[in-house]
Amino acid sequence: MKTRLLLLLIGILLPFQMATAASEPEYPAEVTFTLRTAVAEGKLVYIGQGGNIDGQVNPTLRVPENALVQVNLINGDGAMHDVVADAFGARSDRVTGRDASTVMVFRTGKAGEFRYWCSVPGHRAAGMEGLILVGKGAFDAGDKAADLSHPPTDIPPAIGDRPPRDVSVDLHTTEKTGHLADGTRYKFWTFNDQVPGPFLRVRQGDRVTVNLHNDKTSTMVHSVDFHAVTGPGGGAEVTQAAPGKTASFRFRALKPGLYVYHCATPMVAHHITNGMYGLILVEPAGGLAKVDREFYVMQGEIYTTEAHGQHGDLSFSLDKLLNERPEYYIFNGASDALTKTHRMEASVGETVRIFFGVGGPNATSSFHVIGEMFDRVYHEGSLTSPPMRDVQTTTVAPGGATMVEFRVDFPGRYILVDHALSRMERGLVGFLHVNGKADKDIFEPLAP
Ligand SMILES: [Cu+2]
Repeated sequence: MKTRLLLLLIGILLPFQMATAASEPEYPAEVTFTLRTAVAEGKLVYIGQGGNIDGQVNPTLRVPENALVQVNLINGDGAMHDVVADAFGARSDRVTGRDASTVMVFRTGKAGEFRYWCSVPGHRAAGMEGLILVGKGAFDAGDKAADLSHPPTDIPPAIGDRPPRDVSVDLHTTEKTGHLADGTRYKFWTFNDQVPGPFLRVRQGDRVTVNLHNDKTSTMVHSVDFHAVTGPGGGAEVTQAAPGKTASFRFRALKPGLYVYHCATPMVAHHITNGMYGLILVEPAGGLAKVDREFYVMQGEIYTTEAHGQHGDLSFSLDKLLNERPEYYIFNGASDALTKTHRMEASVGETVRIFFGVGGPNATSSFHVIGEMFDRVYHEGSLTSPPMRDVQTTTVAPGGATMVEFRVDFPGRYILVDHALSRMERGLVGFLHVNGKADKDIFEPLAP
């Protein structure tokens, strides 16, 4: 009996001691962070104070294995807050009142990714959440992922008033790992290395030659279906190109309008969700009215096995695709494409035109710009029907597009959203920065 107890003890203690000896700590065994609560960009957040997290919003706390971690919490905004990390059974007191402070202490175990957040009802959803990465350099590879997001200002010049002619379009399909959101990478499938693919611009009556080249490094067959094409599969029947192969066809652009194009190789929804969509504008005879600014924005969904917000290399989930349960919603290929990577800008008095399309593959968008009304909406991308005027929110179907125009009259940051606003929490947001002089007659904050 005694021997068995001794053996049991050795069995428990020995691996523990060996593990301690094998992993020489490269960090101090005790780590302290200070977080200050704040309101930033309309959200509740923690802001790092001091050290290598100074000034960062909801900083990622990188800590070694088996370390003692202390998190000081300072109340910076006066509302009630706390900080908890359920994975470690750790929780601070709740603090109310500006500059009140408290502490959360816990010991880390094995390497992994965990979360901290505020447990006051609603605060986590309002933005008070961050990561605790345990182990050296955990998952930081995602930070260096390639940027595949399409700049919203990358649009060919207007066709204007010219007769129809022959034009050609070259599409090159690729499969590339790129940045999806902070600290995450995803294997996209693209037209011309960008999501969405290039904005194509032709005139009604043009004869368009399409050359689709599938990169030799591809693992899949790819193709293209233009909604602007009258013909079998919109071109998809004759463009199924194996890796390294090129397929071509020619079509007459019969109908003006703003049209989606996408890969149409089975399973089509899989090729679309991975990034294979774009817009082609067929300008009517005489061209479009002149505007000061044009932007190209497309909405898509990403279905990952990992929950939204988890860092690292994310993998595609067929199950979630078939159940239409995306983890990410994106404008122009990444969660931060239109808020951090690219800047959309206009000046007071200018007219803005947005070519907006939904790649999808599944979600209908309720496209809206917070703080603006659309002066004109060319609903369903129809350029031959009279536009709707003075519209707040417009519905855009998957595989559909719309053209909206509005004059910007007041400076500030206007926010592009799908007004199904839960999707904003999953990455669907863009900024339009308007510069210029404020006209008090239009908008004026009043002193309390
Ligand atoms: Cu494809």
